[in-house]
Amino acid sequence: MAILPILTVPNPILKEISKPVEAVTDEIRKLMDDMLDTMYAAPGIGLAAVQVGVPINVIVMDLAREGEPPAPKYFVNPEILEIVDDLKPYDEGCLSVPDIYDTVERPERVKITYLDYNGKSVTEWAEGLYAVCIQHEMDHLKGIVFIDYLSRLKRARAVKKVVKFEKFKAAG
Ligand code: K1U
Ligand code: ZN
Repeated sequence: MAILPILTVPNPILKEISKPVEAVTDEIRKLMDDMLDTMYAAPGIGLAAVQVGVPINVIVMDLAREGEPPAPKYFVNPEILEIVDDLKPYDEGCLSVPDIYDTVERPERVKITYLDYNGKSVTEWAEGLYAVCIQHEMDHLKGIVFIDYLSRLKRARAVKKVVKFEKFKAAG
């Protein structure tokens, strides 16, 4: 298990379109294990492989609340099959845009299909925070970061703040 560096905006890799995975191999499982460790360490509730510099269709997530046992979820080649059009606002954050939170409106329910940790096909409805998080993570697979939904001014301010913060961190 390893904690991987998380890419932050404006790293161009975050704009890449992730590629489908051919099979859920031990190598993919190792990546998912490392991504989960990285997500827990951050801490966060979701992570897409492209955020650790690997542009393939892999996501990990854990929506367990404090005090609840861990509930890791693994998504390989996720697809949205149906969308319930009612939009719901949520104050989103992103580990690639640290310390910036803003409201994004997304469909409140989505039906998804994906391969799990063992390569088994799963189809289910996601709602609430699960729906928000899976749509946010699937956006990463398309090269979209949540600040892309904000005004140009807010986006520019967010990127500037992250660049400044990352320079400050690098200076030690
Ligand atoms: O970078 C990411 O994609 C992860 C992101 C997921 C997400 C959060 C909120 C709405 C949509 C998607 C995060 O995990 S940001 C950090 C965060 O939300 C959090 C951190 C610690 C405890 C609880 C939440
Ligand atoms: Zn994100």
